[in-house]
Amino acid sequence: MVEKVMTIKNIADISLPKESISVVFITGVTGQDGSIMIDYLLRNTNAWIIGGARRLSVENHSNIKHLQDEPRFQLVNFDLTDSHSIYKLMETAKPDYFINFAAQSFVASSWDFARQTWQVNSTGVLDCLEAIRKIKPNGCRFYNAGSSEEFGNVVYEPQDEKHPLRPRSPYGASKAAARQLIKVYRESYNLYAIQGWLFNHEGPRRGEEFVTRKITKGVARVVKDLLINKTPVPIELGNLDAKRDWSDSEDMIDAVWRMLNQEKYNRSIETQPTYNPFIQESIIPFIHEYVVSSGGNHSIREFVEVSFKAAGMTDGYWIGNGLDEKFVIDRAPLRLTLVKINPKYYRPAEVEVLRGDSGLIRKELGWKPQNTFDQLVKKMIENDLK
Ligand code: NAP
Ligand code: G4F
Repeated sequence: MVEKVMTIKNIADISLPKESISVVFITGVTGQDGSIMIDYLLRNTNAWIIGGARRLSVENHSNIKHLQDEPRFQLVNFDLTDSHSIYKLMETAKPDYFINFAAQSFVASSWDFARQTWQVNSTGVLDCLEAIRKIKPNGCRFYNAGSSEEFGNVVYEPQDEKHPLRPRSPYGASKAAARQLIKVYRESYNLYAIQGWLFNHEGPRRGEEFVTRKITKGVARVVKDLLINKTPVPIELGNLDAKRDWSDSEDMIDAVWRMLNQEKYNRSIETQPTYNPFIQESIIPFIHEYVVSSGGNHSIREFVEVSFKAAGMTDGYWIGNGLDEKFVIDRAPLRLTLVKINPKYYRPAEVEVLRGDSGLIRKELGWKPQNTFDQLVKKMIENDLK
């Protein structure tokens, strides 16, 4: 059977609903979060959704291919580094929500492509803010994907909304800069523009270079090799000691939608009868930016162990230290290496420990995660074993 290719429109060809139904524009829809946001909105709202994706020579639509016959979804050519495309999109679609997930999102690459990282993650956000304030300042809510990487060289644990921004990578700096721009535009022009601090979140749609997916894909490959008595090629990793606060990406997307609709979810706002975000003189006192996280953390080493266990391999163990550390199993008469260190995966500067305090969003917006760390790893392993 020939697979249908997702139609990608030009911005000028966007079709809009005749009835007054919300229009949501989402960038970065070929990635993990953008694609999950579309599924979330299709399930939970009646909004029309426009997804922005870069034109590439080779199609990369695996995360959205299930949407090709979805009448409420349209895919358009869009590049965040082209301010004309942002303006054109705003003028044509005049969306009620602009959710920006597009980014150079891989921290390790941000040292190699520092300028491009800045152009997409910081200048791109500035261009979105300018386009919104000029074209639809009242009634287009803007969300930008902020990151726990902004906390960087952390001074206390768990990190909450008051933790200082101390980025350690060009990526972290670019997201911290975007946060400052959003604050300035919110306060200067009374825009509903916010940036949450999302801690690491993962799932089967996670890019394969991020450490969790690299591990779960690698574990699936190793398990299959062992089943056919083939000596597996080891998974190569960098810093095993770093700790991350990992959540399921499905849970995080729910938090984003709550942050964009705070008058609906925040009970203290709801009780203020005069509040209407579109006519209120100042919305600033009513909206907040929140930390979103599970509250627990695990090292990369633990993620390896839990992943092998989830794949049914319980007899692996660590030997050696530093660059010689290895995860091995005994298959008499051999000892097989399943994971080893490759120093090329170390970074010029590392964020050693991240753990978030999401108490505020739990209290004010009623958010809470539905999935545990073990469930997340199991889901990713099951997907990669398939
Ligand atoms: P992802 O899977 O890497 O997706 C990033 C998306 O951005 C891709 O669709 C990519 O398109 C698109 N993109 C990159 N440059 C672009 C450009 N110039 N114009 C238009 N689109 C562009 O990232 P994710 O995990 O979904 O994360 C979504 C957002 O949340 C990112 O901003 C990330 O920095 C932030 N964030 C993520 C996490 C996390 O743990 N996942 C945590 C905190 C913050 P291509 O497919 O064409 O490359
Ligand atoms: O999976 P990672 O590449 O994610 P990182 O750097 O934490 O960034 C992710 O989370 C951020 C939120 O805090 C997002 F803003 C960002 O967009 C992205 O989604 O690396 C996690 C840790 C790091 O400490 C890294 O040094 O894993 C360590 N690591 C060890 N070996 C490795 C590897 N990381 C990768 N990618 N590959 C390795 O082989």
